[in-house]
Amino acid sequence: MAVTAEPQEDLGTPSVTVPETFNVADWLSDRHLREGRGDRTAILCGDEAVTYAQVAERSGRVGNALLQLGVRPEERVMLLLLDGPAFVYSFLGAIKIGAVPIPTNTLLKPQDYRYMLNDSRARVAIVSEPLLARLQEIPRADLPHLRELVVAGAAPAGLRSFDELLLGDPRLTPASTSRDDAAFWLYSSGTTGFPKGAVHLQHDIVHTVELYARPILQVSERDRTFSVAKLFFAYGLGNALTFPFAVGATTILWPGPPTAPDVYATIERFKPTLFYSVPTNYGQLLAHQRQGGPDFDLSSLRLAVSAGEALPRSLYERFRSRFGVEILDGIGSTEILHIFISNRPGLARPGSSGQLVPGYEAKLLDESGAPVGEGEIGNLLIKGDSACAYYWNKHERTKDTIEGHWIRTGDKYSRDADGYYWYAGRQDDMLKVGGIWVSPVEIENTLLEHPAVQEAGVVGREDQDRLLKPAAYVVLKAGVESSAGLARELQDFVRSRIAEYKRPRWVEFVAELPKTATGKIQRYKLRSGRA
Ligand code: 3UK
Repeated sequence: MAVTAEPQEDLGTPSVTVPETFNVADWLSDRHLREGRGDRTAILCGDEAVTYAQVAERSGRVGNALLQLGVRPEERVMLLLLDGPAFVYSFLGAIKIGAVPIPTNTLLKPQDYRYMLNDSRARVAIVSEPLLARLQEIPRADLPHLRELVVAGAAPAGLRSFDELLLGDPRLTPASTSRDDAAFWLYSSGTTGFPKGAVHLQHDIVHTVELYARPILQVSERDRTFSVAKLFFAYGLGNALTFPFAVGATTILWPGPPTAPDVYATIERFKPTLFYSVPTNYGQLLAHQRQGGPDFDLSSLRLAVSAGEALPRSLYERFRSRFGVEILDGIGSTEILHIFISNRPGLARPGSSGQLVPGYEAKLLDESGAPVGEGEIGNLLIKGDSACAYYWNKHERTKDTIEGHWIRTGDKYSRDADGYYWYAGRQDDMLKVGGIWVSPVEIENTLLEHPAVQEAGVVGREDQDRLLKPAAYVVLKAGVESSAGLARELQDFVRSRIAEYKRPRWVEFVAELPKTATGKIQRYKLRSGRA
């Protein structure tokens, strides 16, 4: 299964060829055995070190065990897993048998998982023990498609443990999937209602590796990568699994929340060469100082990457002056799988998303569909072979987003004379909070469930690092008095019902909300403070 990626001199863009029969899990794991890299370290996680030979063997065992549980090609396997070796074995093992793993956000609530389990009709779910309660809270009768729940970690009596899956036969010939078969899905949140499952094909990962990771980041087998963005995000999946595994490098996995002390400790202990994070986390790292002694030692890093939301110039500059490390901002999406516009080492323009990654194409169009001029703001469309095929069960949303070879990002950008792209906001009202999608409508609907709330409007507001966080404007029911206590109560109310990171960081009480003649909230007026 030889993948070829050759720069075409005449066009200046690389062309990637993936064989017709292609299994991406074989490419990411067993290939290293055939090419003599079996003894190299693939994973470092706490005190555990795993070689490529062990990854190949254990993902084979998991694949065989899934077959025994009745999983057939194309059937979905939901992963609700913290970062660690079990994630890697499950993701690769499922793909090896032609099944379709769905890594899911570990920060959500039971109702979110119920939706994804039923929308995908996953037959098996593999869940980390600390997250098990979130699935167990869903009445089993509400999950008609789920047959097996497998627990990674200490499985309570009566539930199957992931360790049992690792007793499967290690010998597994990867399914002869086509390069255009579905390989995995990733759910992405929308403005209203439920998340959309973006269906990614066997060849998609190869394009992100050959167009971005190798040429721009120069990833090689000498690298050790550490990603603050978790494996369940498209960003983290590339950073910490598919990029290092494509080249036989080492990934450093940390299962816990990425608090500044833990991120610094992980860097100092494992000495990564490549570090990936999101702007909010860079802000938290910069706000944290060691209590006495020299500053944290980040000298192992040759490069740091930021994505998920725009990196403010000040964070780039403060990080470089404190640690001597350049942060490369780049924009990617779940739909396109990884970064398609990026700054280059040594050529970064802080505040911009950088230049187009060769192998991708970009269009900036006005509302009538005509190209905009230099420096003008337009809607960004991207063409590239890592883009998802469609959204599962969402035909209308698919048609709104994918136009033949082109995919609408929903982002507004301008391009300068040197081809650098400057982020100019969203076409919709979606917010990126700490690099994760948040829908203002979902927060508003949750606030409306509180007995004191008459109306609510939610918009993004900049915090001290100039990063957007949700702010709620609330009209109280007649006779209810506003107070700081009620504001806190509303924040707690939201975080108890929907994912914690969606809570409004500010609650302001207003007499009325700006509305259109048809009664729609005018969020742009709230954003500009013209409420
Ligand atoms: C926004 C950015 C400005 C933008 C992602 C790297 O974030 C990722 O995927 P998502 O599907 O969100 C995509 C949307 O997020 N965005 C991302 N990066 C930037 N805006 N500057 C940036 N650097 O609105 C985009 O449409 O969660 C990031 C790699 C893979 C990814 N999936």
